[in-house]
Amino acid sequence: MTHSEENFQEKLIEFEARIARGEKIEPGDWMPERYRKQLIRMISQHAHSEIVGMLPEGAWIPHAPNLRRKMVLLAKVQDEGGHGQYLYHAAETLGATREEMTEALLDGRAKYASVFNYPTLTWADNAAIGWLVDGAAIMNQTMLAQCSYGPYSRAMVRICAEEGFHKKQGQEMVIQYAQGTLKQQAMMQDAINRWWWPTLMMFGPHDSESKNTPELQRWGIKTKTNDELRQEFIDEMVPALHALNLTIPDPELHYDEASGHWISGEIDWDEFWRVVKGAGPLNKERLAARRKAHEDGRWVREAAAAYAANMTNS
Ligand code: BYC
Repeated sequence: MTHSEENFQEKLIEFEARIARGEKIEPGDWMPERYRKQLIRMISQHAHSEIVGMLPEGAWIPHAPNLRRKMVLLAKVQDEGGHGQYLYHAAETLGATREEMTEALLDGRAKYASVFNYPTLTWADNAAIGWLVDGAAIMNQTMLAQCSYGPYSRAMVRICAEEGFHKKQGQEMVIQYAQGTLKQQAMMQDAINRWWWPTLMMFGPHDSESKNTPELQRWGIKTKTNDELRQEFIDEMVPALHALNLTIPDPELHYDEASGHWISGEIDWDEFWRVVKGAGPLNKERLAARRKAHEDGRWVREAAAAYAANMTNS
């Protein structure tokens, strides 16, 4: 072993010991390059998901059924924009620039959560997104709030508090529509039918196919696997939806007495990978909307840069 390899091994042992002791790794600290790269990948994808995730619900702001619903939805969509900002900042602490991350999203290289490539066809879709999609996101993010990287973990604590409100406003709507008029009940059931499977896909591929999980677990970024979190979500949501007389669009779904778990049928993984690779129902529209927003905001960035340059010179 060369001297530099020995030096790397020593640093790696100390780094992993810090994680094992539950210490947070902070921006200036030594870290293996793979740790830094994995975090930039995950945090930037997460930030993009929040920003693209504003679009499906944002489309319904002008069509909210009353002022209260409009105020709640406005607040929620604004929160998602704020989450994107915290997360881009967290990724910047690792050396990624905002420009690189934005470019990767806009030219289609970066991933973002597959679920946001599905359309919101009725008002009840906002209810389903709030309870199912935000509910799934919270499960994942409560785990990430414990992660070993300080800035990501702290961003998650704040984000989870806001996601709690998002989930509750969705749950409140689902309960109301499931117990409402026959038309509302049918609209709610239709939304659950369309959002159930895309929500299960949010947790990512099965553990056996999840190439990143072993490294992320080794370094305390993920403390649970994709399948573990998905199972927690199914176990929580199935009885809650059944209690409202809503059905789940999975003929194979059944309760297993021995394990105490609800067992789901198989996810359509071909559909999942199609959506992840850019061929989902609305991938093109989502990216076109982001590109337009970026262009529309160009004058703000230029004015801010000119102001900053002026302040430095004066
Ligand atoms: N969609 O090895 P794996 C929100 C990719 S938004 C697209 O298991 P990992 C909200 C994965 O990136 C919250 N791609 O990966 C906003 C990888 O490809 P690369 C979003 C997916 O990282 C508005 C490949 O598949 N949350 O709350 O171990 C309104 C193999 O996967 C997906 C986050 O972003 C997917 N669903 O696990 C409402 C949380 N799944 O990158 C709500 C942060 C997998 O190697 N991210 N892929 O090319 C994570 O926790 C993890 O990255 C994942 C995937 C669980 C998503």
